[in-house]
Amino acid sequence: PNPAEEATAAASGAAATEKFRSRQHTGSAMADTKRVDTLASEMLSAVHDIIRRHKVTYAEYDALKAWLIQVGLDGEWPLFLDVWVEHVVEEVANENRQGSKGTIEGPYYVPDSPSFTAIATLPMREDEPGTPLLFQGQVTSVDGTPLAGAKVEMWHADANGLYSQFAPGLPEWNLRGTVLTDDQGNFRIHTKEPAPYQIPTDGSCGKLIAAAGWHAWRPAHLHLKVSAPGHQLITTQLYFRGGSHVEDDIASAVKPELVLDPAPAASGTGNEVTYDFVLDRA
Ligand code: MBD
Ligand code: FE
Repeated sequence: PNPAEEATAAASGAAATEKFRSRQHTGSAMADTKRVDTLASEMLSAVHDIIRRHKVTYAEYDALKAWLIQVGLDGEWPLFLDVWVEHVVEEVANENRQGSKGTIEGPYYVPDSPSFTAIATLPMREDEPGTPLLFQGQVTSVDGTPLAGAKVEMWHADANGLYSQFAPGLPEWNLRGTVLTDDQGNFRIHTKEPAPYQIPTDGSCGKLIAAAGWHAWRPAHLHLKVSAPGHQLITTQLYFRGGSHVEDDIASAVKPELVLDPAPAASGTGNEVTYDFVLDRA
């Protein structure tokens, strides 16, 4: 491939940083002085404690300082935080939900993807690689009521593990779409199965992974946001049983309820799977 078209950590990081900044409605969470005092003080205390317990050296302190600076220069704060921190925020945020399980959003969501009625094929290239997948299901409320006109937003990597708008050379909305359910709450989405995702090895997060001797992989996954009037939006991801790294996701975002069992499609091409979403009332 043309080197100018090669996916780089810095380019996808810059795009993720820019997208986050443009969506972020700042400020109100910083207005509670007491809360900020508590959280910032305890975070610093945790750092101080680690330094004392492990007798952190000046060489290590300087390495950390250089690495933190580089994370920002690479635009990898969204990646770093979503891979290693977001799963606990999600756990706390959704601990009281009765409906379907959620998990982390990650750094590659883009709102306002092209919209379709209940039977849809995600935007994709004419020669889009990968196994065809029919993903279908029903959206209901916790009491079982079907939710007509619910919004099922889906986005995922392609068969090379790349996300449109964060890697070069892909159509703007490749493998991203918003599907509205029919009057019974049903949807059917045709797409191509994604590949596992590797954290870029040429950026700061990749350097940390290599330095710590970790692996850099997330299992193949579909991202979804499902919402309906009067109900809580759910952000989730679905995985493929038996796939690489389902058992050791670097982002700690797999839950047993989120693992799909696709079967060969009745149509004879590719696979199909049914997965229903249950939304909590707002
Ligand atoms: C991804 O595709 C992702 O979903 C997360 C959470 C982090 C990095 C890449
Ligand atoms: Fe992802």
